[in-house]
Amino acid sequence: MFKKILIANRGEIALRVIRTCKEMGIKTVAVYSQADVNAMHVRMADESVCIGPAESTKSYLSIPSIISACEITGSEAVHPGYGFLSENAKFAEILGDHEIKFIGPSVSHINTMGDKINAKNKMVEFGVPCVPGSNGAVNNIEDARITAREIGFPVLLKAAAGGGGIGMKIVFDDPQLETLFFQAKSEAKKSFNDDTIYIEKYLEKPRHIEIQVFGDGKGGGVYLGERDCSIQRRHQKVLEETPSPGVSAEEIKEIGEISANAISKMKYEGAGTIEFLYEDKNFFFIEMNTRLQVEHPITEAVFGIDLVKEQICVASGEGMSFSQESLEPKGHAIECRINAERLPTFSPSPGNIKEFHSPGGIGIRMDSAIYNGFTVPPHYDSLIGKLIVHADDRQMAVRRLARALDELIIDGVYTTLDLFKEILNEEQFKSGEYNIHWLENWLTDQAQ
Ligand code: MV4
Repeated sequence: MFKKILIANRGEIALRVIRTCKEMGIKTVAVYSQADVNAMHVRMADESVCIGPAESTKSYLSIPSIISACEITGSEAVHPGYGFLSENAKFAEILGDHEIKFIGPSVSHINTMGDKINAKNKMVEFGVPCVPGSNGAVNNIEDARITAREIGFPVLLKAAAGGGGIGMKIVFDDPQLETLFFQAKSEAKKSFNDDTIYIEKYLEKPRHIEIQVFGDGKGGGVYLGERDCSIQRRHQKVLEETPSPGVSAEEIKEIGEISANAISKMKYEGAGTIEFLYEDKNFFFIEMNTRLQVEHPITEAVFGIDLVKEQICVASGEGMSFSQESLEPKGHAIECRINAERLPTFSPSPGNIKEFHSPGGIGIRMDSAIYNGFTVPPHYDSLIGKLIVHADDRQMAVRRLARALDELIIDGVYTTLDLFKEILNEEQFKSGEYNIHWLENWLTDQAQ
């Protein structure tokens, strides 16, 4: 087992990883920017290294600075958290060159899944159902037209290097295609320096269901249920829950086994997420994430598994502590992402936390790195905490969440807390009948 791990991240996820390391008897090294001198992850780690100025490109994204911090502290492995360098194949490769273990999948798996066309081809190879569309890149407008007519409008133009919706264009009919095709290309070129575009049938009212997978890197692979991440705004998830109120356990078993099989066949190592759109009782693969995700705690709650511990065990060569047969989900879990943002515009609201009181009691988990007197810096994303509740069933989880939200106090900065109290009172949330557009439509209605 590793003796010392460096956490190449900040905020609640850095703290999350440090907690597991401590429980495993592993020493921790925090890295921090000049804006994070007083951050909780720095206080909680055994050692810390300042890696640069506030700007993340010069600190949390600076590969040379992080490699130096590893060398100085004698760290044997790096946990990247989510965001920042977590899906950066170059970073994983350079760590490998320095004989430092990247806690995550191989460079080649990161590369494959980073290109959405390659990812889709891999999934097709392993029998994972995908959205109907072009076979790979669409290189010119003539091919685009032929493919679009074949699959039928509406279609969606996507960037191969994309994800997160950048460069995506919905095309409703033939006359729109040419303009949007070249717009998609130029946006993709600008954002990713890669203008490769592919086409899919546009699904109009899907849910976003993701399967948590885990591989031992030697041909063993399992799935740990699903997460319904449909409640989102502008591609930012707001609330996630498991199990999904809109998909049956039998359907999850089927797509879960298909997903676990794919992970096994490709000898995937560590935690991953296979993302699907779900519409009219069918699953369609869209992307795979090769990292631990923000919303992983709801999976941990229902399966009673520490995913970070399993990541570290697999990375160190000890292997996973559980098998598919040993897994049994229990109850229902919901996560609320609490952002320092001002409603109704969701504009960032950094500043000094004057008061913070975390809810407690049975079935409550608060993952946060803020504290009384902490100043939320303006340089990073606005997530300041995640409230996770777990209960025997969905109705009880919703009640527990309402209770916990009432207990949670954050003063000094604006937060998205009140939004959750309102969502919980909505019939479509209570009935579970929502899709990826529900929250944005609801917010628009509220503004009228
Ligand atoms: C789609 C889609 C509908 N049809 N693909 C958005 C970002 C990227 N991860 C994939 N996305 C979508 N792909 C087809 N063929 C709708 C979306 C989409 C979406 C997906 C998941 C969660 C939220 C979303 C919000 C808008 C659009």
